[in-house]
Amino acid sequence: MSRGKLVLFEGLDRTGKTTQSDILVERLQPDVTLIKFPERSTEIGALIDRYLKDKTFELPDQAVHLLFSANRWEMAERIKQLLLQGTHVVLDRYVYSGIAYSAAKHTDKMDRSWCLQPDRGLPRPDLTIFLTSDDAENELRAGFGEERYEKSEFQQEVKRQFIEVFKALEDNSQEQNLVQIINITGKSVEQVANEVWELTEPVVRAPTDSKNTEILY
Ligand code: 2DT
Ligand code: MG
Repeated sequence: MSRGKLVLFEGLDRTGKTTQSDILVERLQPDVTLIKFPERSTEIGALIDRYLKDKTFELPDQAVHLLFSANRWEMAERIKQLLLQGTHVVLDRYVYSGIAYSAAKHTDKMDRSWCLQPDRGLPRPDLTIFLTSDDAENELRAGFGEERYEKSEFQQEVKRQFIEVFKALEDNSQEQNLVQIINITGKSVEQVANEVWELTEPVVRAPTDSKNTEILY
């Protein structure tokens, strides 16, 4: 039996990551599990949830960064087990959100390379799909502004950080097509879902490459 594939959706808030993850999970049934980060149901996840919802709950930005990473490490063994038993795992956010949101806070003392360090050794996605948009239309979606980070200037800086992360990843990687960018501007949910499937289907069908299983940047 070949191992399952790890497929990651990354992007700014309200670009449809959750909708697209749900659609992809339906298409990959029955051997598939969805994991969303932050995983708010764990002990560390509960602290993160409180930090995101309660803007009076202050923590040093470095500590917050390490909590998000620790939350991934809490789930790492489960992700590996699922993949080894032949189950595909779809992730809604992961290490690249960790880098982009933290580096957007402090481009100097918490630069992208500082941010990556605690995630080194986590399972590496077989495919990362970055959902982006040209404009601020995502702000208009319901609920925007309720949680920490949901501010348009901050989102612009996060977007800049994501673009830099993926550029570096493309330059450093020996393999092609690990990261795919979908611009959702003007597209329907179905159109984006079809593009996602065109990118994902060959990856899930491909034979498993046992090398290079740890996170890259
Ligand atoms: P959701 O709105 O998707 O629940 O995310 N975030 C997320 C970080 O700052 N670092 C991370 O490592 C991860 C995974 C992005 C809640 C917010 O958490 C941010 C938005
Ligand atoms: Mg959000």
